[in-house]
Amino acid sequence: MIDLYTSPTPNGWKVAMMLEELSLPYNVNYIDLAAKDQATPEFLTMNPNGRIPVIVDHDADDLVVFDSNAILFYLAEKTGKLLPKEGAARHDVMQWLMFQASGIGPMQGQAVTFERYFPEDVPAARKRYHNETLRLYTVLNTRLSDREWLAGEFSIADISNWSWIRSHRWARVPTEGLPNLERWMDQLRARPACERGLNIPPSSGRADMAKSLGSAMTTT
Ligand SMILES: N[C@@H](CCC(=O)N[C@@H](CS)C(=O)NCC(=O)O)C(=O)O
Repeated sequence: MIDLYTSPTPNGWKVAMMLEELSLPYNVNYIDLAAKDQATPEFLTMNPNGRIPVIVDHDADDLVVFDSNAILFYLAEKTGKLLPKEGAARHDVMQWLMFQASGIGPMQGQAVTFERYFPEDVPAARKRYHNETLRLYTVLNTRLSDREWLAGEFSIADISNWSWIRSHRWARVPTEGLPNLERWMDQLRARPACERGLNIPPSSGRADMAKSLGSAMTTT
C-alpha cells in the first residue's frame, strides 16, 4: 500500500493520475496548504522542502519519495509501466519529463504569480513569464506535429506536462493557434484514469487552484 500526501494542485494531480493509471492501491492524506500542514515537523521529516506531493511506499520498507517527477519516475520503475526500460526511448521520455520540471513548471508557476498574486503589478515580469511559457507551449506544439504523444507511447512525460498545461487559462497563457497541443490535451482529457486523478483529493474549485498555483511562487 502507498500513502500519498497531496493537495488539489498540478504537482499533486500528477501523482494521483499516475496511481490511477497504474491501478495501484493507495491512501490519500490531504495536506491543507493554507493551514501550512506542509510546514509541520512531521511533514518536514518526509520532505525537508515542505512541499507536496510525497509518497510513502509501505511495500518497499516505507520508502519515502518527494518531488512529483521523482515520484512518477519511481512508480514507473516499480511497475515497469509508462517509461521504457532502456535505450533511446527511455531517454526520450526522461528529457520531456525534465522539460516539465525545469521549464513548464517554473515558468507557468511564475506566470500565475505575476498575473494574479504578486502584491505589485510588474509588467516586465508578467511579460517575461507569459512569453516564456508560451514559447515552451510552442515547442511542445511543434514536437506533437508528427506524433500522438510526447515521447513514443503514452508516458510519464505526458502526465507531467499536461497536469500543468491544462491550467493554462489560470496563467492567462493561450493555446489558440497551437492545434497539436490542443489535440494532445483532448487525448489526455479523454483518459478515464487521468480524469479520476484530477479529483484526488476532491477540490473545492477555483479557490484551491488559486491557493496552490499562487504558492508556486516559492517553489519549483
Ligand atoms: N518541484 C516540486 C514542487 C512542489 C510544489 O511546488 N508543491 C506546491 C503545490 S503544487 C506546494 O506544496 N506548495 C506549498 C507551499 O508553497 O508552501 C514537485 O514537483 O513536487
